[in-house]
Formats: sequence, structure tokens, C-alpha cells
Amino acid sequence: MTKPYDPNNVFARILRGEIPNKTVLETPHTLAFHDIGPQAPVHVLVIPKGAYVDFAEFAAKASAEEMVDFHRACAQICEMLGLTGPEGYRAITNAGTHGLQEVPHYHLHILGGRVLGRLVA
Ligand code: DGP
Repeated sequence: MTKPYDPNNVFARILRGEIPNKTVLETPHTLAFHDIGPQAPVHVLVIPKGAYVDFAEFAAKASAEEMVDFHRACAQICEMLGLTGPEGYRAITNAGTHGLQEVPHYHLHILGGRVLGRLVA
């Protein structure tokens, strides 16, 4: 089961404007910004503005409008950052301790701009 949302997590603080970020795109329900420690030439984090700990909670509780807004924002970012060619990109989310989720506010990593490593355990 997903743990309770911590309103003081770093992405909640970014959403409240308490921590600066390099915004890529903002829509009514979604914010996207550059990762502080990029793992690839393009490394963007996309977060819903709503308080969801992880993918499972977002999928279970977000409205259809929030979900559409979030996924369209992801697609728009890929377009804006030149990732929609045949080279492609990776979109991943981490959850919980096994997934090594560091920030307990749902986010999708969008990575691209180089050949990425294989996903191995
Ligand atoms: P995850 O392990 O999936 O929870 O990844 C969290 C990511 O968030 C990690 O790649 C580093 C990034 N991050 C952590 N703190 C900050 C911050 O204050 N600003 C930005 N832009 N990114 C952050």
C-alpha cells in the first residue's frame, strides 16, 4: 500500500515555489522541470500538481482531466526537446524502496539524447 503523502517533500516545495526549478512546461495540472542531477543530455521530471505519492496512487485517484493533462504534457515535452525521432527516449517511474524512489511525489523521468543503459536489476 502507498504510504501517506508528505506535504514537505521536495517536489511539493517546488510546486509551492519554495525551491527554484528550471521549468520546461507548465499546464493546469502538470509541471515539468530539468532534473537537478541529469543522467542524460535530456533528463526532465514531469509531476502532477496534485498530491500523489506514486504511480499507483495517481492512477487510482487522479481525475481523467489530470491524467490526460499529465500524459499530453509528457508527449509535448518529448516533441519540444527533440526526442520524437527514431532515436527515441526513455520514460520511467520509480516507486517505493525496491524502486529506489527518492522523492515521494509521483514523477516520470524522461531521458534521452544518448544511448541509455539497459535496465538491469
Ligand atoms: P527518484 O529516485 O525517481 O525519486 O528520483 C528523484 C529525482 O529527483 C532524482 O533524479 C533527483 C531529482 N531531484 C531531487 N531533488 C531535486 C530538486 O530539488 N530539484 C530538481 N530539479 N530535481 C531534484
